Amino acid sequence: MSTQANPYFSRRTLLGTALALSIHTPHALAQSKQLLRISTPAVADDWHARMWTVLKDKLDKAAPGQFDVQINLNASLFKQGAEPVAMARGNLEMASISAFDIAKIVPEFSIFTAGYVIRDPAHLMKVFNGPIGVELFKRVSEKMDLTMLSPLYLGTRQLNLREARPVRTPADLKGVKLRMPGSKEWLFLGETLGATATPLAFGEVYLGLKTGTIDAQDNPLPTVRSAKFYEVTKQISLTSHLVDSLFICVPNTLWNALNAEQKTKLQTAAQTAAQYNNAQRIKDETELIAFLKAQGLSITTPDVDAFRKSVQTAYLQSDYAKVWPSGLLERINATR
Ligand code: KDO
Repeated sequence: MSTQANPYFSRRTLLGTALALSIHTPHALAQSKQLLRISTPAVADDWHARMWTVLKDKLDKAAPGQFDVQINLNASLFKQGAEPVAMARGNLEMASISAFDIAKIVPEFSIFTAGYVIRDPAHLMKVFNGPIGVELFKRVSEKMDLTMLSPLYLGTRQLNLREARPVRTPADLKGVKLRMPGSKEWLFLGETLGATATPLAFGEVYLGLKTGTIDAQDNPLPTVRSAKFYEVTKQISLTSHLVDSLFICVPNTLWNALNAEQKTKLQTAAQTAAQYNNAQRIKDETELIAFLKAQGLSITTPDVDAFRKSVQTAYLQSDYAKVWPSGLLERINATR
């Protein structure tokens, strides 16, 4: 395999040498800070954008002068989903990537892109902070050259429609142009909901809803608020189809070049940021229904069992499920 075609491995040695020089050498450490460029598509007002400032403050206090944290929001540095390749190429030092990004390279991770697998935020954190997380993060490290520092709760994804309509079962979404992020794993999720999934970058969703090039989008309620999707939509259908996650990570080369104290400080800062995001987001999800109603949206509850049945059946019959390690679904279900 050509090294050029596989950015996950091509820059490993070069980047490792550069990092070893800048971090292992006490002299260099005194002179240069470890650059930590962060890229996210999140808007400034969303909790998983604000959490980066929490990480930066924590790290600046714990390790003064050692890290140069640079936060880039709104996909201004790299487009959504391009972060893993940017990290592999040595152009980015930190990101929060999704299970969908990971599943492209580590197919078994697609179990977390499937609707109605993770039950709630507590279940999510238990799964990823326990033995399942350890095993799968090892695979991610081997195949993507990334070290996972902390999982975080992105929120529970709900259906958000431009025009109000009765939504009881997936059949009611027939022909609805549902925007999903642009990968086949995301599009599959959209299709399992009964809609016609159409790819669009996060930054274009507001305009797409406003002009009618799409009929609907799905995101957690805190994002509906922070990205102001409520201004251009009329209904939320509480499908709760995906308890969604992100994973704060850094390239292995960067991680391996840090000393033990720096590793602890960086991981603690990432975990603190994730906890901040999770707490705010969980609180928001309970309070935002009232806010969205006040904005004039109708909030409806579909037959969630019908959605669950249809989505789970579609996944279990798909090629995705064929590569899920045997027993993993049962272990996830048994995690309490
Ligand atoms: C989105 O594009 O709908 C999504 O919610 C997908 C997530 O994986 C993540 O990229 C998120 O957008 C961005 O961080 C913006 O909130």
